Amino acid sequence: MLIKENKIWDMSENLATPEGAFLNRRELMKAAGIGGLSLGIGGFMSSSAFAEVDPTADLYPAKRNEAFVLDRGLTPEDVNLKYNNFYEFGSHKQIYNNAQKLQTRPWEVMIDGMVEKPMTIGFDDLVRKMPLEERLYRHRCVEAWSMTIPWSGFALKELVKLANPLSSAKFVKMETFHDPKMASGQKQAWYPWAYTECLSIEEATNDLAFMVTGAYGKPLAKQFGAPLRLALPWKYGFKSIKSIVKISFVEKMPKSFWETLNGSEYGFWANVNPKYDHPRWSQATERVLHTGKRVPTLIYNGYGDQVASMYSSLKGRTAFF
Ligand SMILES: Nc1nc2c(c(=O)[nH]1)N[C@H]1C(S)=C(S)[C@@H](COP(=O)(O)O)O[C@H]1N2
Ligand SMILES: [Mo]
Repeated sequence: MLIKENKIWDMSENLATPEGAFLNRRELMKAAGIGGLSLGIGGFMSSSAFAEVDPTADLYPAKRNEAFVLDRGLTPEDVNLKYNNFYEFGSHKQIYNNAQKLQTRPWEVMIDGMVEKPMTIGFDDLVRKMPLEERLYRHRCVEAWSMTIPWSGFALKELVKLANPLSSAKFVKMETFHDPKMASGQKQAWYPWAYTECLSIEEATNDLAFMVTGAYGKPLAKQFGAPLRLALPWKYGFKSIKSIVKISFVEKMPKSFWETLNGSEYGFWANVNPKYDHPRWSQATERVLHTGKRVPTLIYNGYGDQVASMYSSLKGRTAFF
């Protein structure tokens, strides 16, 4: 059983509700015509992210979908903003500063492979075609830490619909940008850039698969993988690829970034399971960011009701590796 967290948690959850603070700020930003430099609501981010006017700022906060509830409080925004995995900007957690070099406009997403009509679409056009909503999600990194976050975005299945894949397409492969001049981590030539991830068509059209365009009621901060990243809350965090520039519908299961780097530690499915340890550490429990607590890890990270049936034909560890 997971224990209800203390009052600080409850407060942070209140702060994340779309009403009140965010709405006021949006109105203020509109009135000011520029970012919220002097507003000071978003802590240190108000000077960096909002110094540039985000052309999608008017879309946030998105209406929360109340179907997605958490068993614990939200991780405070300032904690999540300063503890990230984004190897393009360094192989450690404190990449938030370096990640501000990420140029998110213009941003185009190529959709190709086995689709009715391949296309390249500007991010700002894409996001305005999609039904945006807010979802509270858990996130479990394979490194045995976890967080919770109010993502904004749209169901991946909506994008699959837009792409109109052929029936022969079996997998959806996604790729991050590759630009070592902008992202110094990509100068580390031993990594198999660009970062790629992949899911089956069935997974991509599962209700839980979510394309993220915002967090905490605002456009996505750069360190979270702006302007477009994935969130697959039942899988280990590395499947949730950031800063996507290409989405390909393919017939054969491709190899991902981590699988290419170390196939004996990172497999294709990567579904969370406390029973199957990583070769170098236990997956039985997780350190919940900011709380100083360790809690038991749940199978499929607690989302089994929605996803377990997709893996009924896979036996034992194969469904999770
Ligand atoms: N392009 C890219 N996507 C990525 C990563 C990365 O290094 N590069 N790291 C992954 C890992 S291991 C995790 S845990 C999450 C971290 O997301 P967060 O920084 O928003 O918490 O992003 C995932 N997506
Ligand atoms: Mo991770």
